Amino acid sequence: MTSHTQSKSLMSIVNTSSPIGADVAIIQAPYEATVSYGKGAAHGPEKILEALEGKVEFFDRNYKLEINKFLKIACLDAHDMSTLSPEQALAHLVEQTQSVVSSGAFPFLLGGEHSVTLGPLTALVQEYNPAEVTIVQLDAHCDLRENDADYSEHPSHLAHSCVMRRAHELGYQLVQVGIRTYAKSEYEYFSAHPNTIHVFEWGATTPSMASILHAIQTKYVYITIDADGFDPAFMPATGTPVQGGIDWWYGVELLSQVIRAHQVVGADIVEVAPVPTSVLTEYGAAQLFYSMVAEVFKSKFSA
Ligand SMILES: [Mn+2]
Repeated sequence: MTSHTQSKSLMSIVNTSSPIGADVAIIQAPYEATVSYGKGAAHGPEKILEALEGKVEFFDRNYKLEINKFLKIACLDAHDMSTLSPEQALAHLVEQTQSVVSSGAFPFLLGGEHSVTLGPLTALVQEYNPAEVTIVQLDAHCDLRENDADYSEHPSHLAHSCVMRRAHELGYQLVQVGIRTYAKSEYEYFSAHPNTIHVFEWGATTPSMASILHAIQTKYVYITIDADGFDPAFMPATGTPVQGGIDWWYGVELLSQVIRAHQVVGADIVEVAPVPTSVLTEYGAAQLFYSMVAEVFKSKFSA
């Protein structure tokens, strides 16, 4: 196209065009059909990708290396998802994840509302026994509703507030971190499944990191980060913000310890709903992406 396109490929953390032969492939999920409060999550992926193109420092200060020189990171083309029903959106993201996994790359999805997480989770059931995979979820909300009939005029069992209920029904283990609001039905659901759902609530005191790590009993882990899991001071641009969330460095350290202790099979960052007044959220998401990918693939550049 233009010389801009060429320089972009040199200057971005996204440095290869095909998922075939790539270490990581980004799946864009610009979808926000079922959001309940603030809009804008459909623009999350493009803004996070912008932040990955030269806003995030390529030099990783933990490893003292430019990580992107050791890893091949691809990004699948964006598809307009605005007209898709929740069922069509799910089918599209299942197919995208399957294409990444069959290429041998690590699937990393950028959303979009939290319902998009069900795409990779549904696809990964073909590769792993979900009972042997723990979903580590950073979130203000449990997302364990049966459907969104209590607040939506067009109830769906694929709404963003239901995604972890669907994941649990697929057979996954859940470790939920940063939780600080839930409905009665969600409380009843996680209380009824104490062996497969561990809820770590945030309040005046916060759980120890050791207790969270101890709750992850499986070898395999999938990480889903809802921007509202972090305190709104760090991730303000999100559809349903809640005060008093996870501290930035607590979250970064927890993620890094989870990745060191387990085999991560996929990840996502969702509910980034950019606003004109602050770039913190998309910049933070880009930083999380880069540091998580570095941790997952550190054998490529460190002993
Ligand atoms: Mn969520």
